[in-house]
Amino acid sequence: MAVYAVGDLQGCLQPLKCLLERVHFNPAVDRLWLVGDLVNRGPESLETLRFLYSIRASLVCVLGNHDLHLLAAWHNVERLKKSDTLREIIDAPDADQLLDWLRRQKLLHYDEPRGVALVHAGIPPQWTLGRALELAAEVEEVLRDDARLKPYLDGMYGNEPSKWSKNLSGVERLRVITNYFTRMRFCTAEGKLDLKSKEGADDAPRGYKPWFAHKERRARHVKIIFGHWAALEGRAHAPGVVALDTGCVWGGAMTLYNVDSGELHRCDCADDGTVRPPVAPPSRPSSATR
Ligand SMILES: [Mn+2]
Repeated sequence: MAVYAVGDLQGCLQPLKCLLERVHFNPAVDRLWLVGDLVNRGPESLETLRFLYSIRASLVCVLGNHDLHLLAAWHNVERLKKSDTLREIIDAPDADQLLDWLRRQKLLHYDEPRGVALVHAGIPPQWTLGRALELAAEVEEVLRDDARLKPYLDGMYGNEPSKWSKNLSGVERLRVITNYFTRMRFCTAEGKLDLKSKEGADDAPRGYKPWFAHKERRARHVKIIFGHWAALEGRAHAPGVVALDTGCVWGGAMTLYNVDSGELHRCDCADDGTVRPPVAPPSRPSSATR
């Protein structure tokens, strides 16, 4: 049995299948961990969700900001923006089945025997792993609760409060927890978020650092596998963190990581999120014609 983690799919099904074939992934015995952002922007969001649903017993999945946006659009189609490619899912005959599965996924997964956590964006520096798991569970419970789901999704959008406080309650509390786990890139050592910048780690806004670069962050003893941040190009340059978003949907690559061996596999992508055919090696003139 092997355990793999894969970076943001964003509706790019071909590169995912290419990687699973390369490692001879067998859903009967192997496990696939997904860092979230399963859908949106890429060419095959609906087919990606259907494929994942078909192997759901073999998956561990945490939700990304695009997955939550899809759930919000399912409840209020007005949420869809021009750049979204989610309409095909909402209009599909099996939408309820797929989205009911999606809403039951986690914000944070911890594999205790391995000491490895899986999360879309990260764990902020001021939270221990235990605290993070408790707060993720607060949101996960709301996602599964018919009566509380829609008010949560309606109140989820926004960048404020920019910092956690245990005194927060209601929709503001759920919003800031969600923003840490699904949208965070830069923050201060105290966990004040800057949610505007999408630059690489070296271009932090003044006074901020990548969340994983704070030396005293309290979950630093846990290995954290995350996605969300394509500008890192898979390089976090910090101990104990594994960045898997390599921007397949933007013509980068999709990355698959063997959680136990650390081995990385990449599938290069075209800028439409399909598999980029390998470049033929330059033909050399034979010695006879040289
Ligand atoms: Mn994301």
